Amino acid sequence: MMEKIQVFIEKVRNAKSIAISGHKNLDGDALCSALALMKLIELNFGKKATVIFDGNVPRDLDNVPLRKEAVFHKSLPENSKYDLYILVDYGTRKNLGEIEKYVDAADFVIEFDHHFNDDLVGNLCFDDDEKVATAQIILDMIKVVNFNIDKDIVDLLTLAIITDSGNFKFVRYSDVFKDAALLVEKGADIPHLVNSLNNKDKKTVLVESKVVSEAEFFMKGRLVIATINHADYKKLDGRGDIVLSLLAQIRGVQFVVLLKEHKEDQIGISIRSREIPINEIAESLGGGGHLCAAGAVVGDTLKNVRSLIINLFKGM
Ligand SMILES: [Mn+2]
Repeated sequence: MMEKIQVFIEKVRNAKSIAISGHKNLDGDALCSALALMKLIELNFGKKATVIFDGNVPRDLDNVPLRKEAVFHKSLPENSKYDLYILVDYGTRKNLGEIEKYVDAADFVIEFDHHFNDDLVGNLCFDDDEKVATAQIILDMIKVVNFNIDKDIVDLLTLAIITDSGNFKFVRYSDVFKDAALLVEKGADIPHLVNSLNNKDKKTVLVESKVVSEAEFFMKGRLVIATINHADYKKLDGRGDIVLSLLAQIRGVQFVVLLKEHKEDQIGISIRSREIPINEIAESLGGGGHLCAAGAVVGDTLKNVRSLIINLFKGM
């Protein structure tokens, strides 16, 4: 770890321009880890890194500290170039979206990620797929080097852990609680931070509840498939987390699949499982993710993808 951190310090120190990005369509971990690193670099190196994103930032994250500092890639000046690019929580190259060209143009790429990925983009990689959030990997580095941190960084790292752990529901290893304890000691107010995330638009919650009420059950209730048509998809903000979590609360439900009609022939798929791994199903559809929470995007119609899913889950 120390040798890698030395390289990190040297690269940040020597960089003339630094950009930081997470995966396309930011979630709490990607956005907050990126902003935390930006502030860390500012506090410890006196440099301003640019946080760049592609896709949507859900309204839930509006109250995140420094949220306004994140720049949509289309608002960047033409021909922007960064000599150091830092990727956080990106998963695989495919999830980079439009920022891929900036990453490829950079002289050096550093990544922090907790997704399993056998085709790493970074030249220097801080990866650990046993962490519940990428923010924990950044916190590990802070602990080793004793970097200066402030309230924004503490709150951002805590928010990343809260969101990616589903309010600590997906925690497998004790290190998360040690990290959370440290952050609380440093001033993180967890009830306040959790509450700051309750910021969805009314139309989003109403559309998600409608989708829940129209979900279809298969395999004696073990598989539930919810679908969001294109008109409703436009009111959705983020992944449809309410749909996924509400349906998973039903007794007997093992797998929840949410199909989102991005376009007539492009369907976003989110898959959640209580315990049985489903990441291979997502991978077979060209996607990926975690063992029990994964997804993919398929170029086909809603009707065809629905049949495909029913077939893939046969025998599970
Ligand atoms: Mn994450």
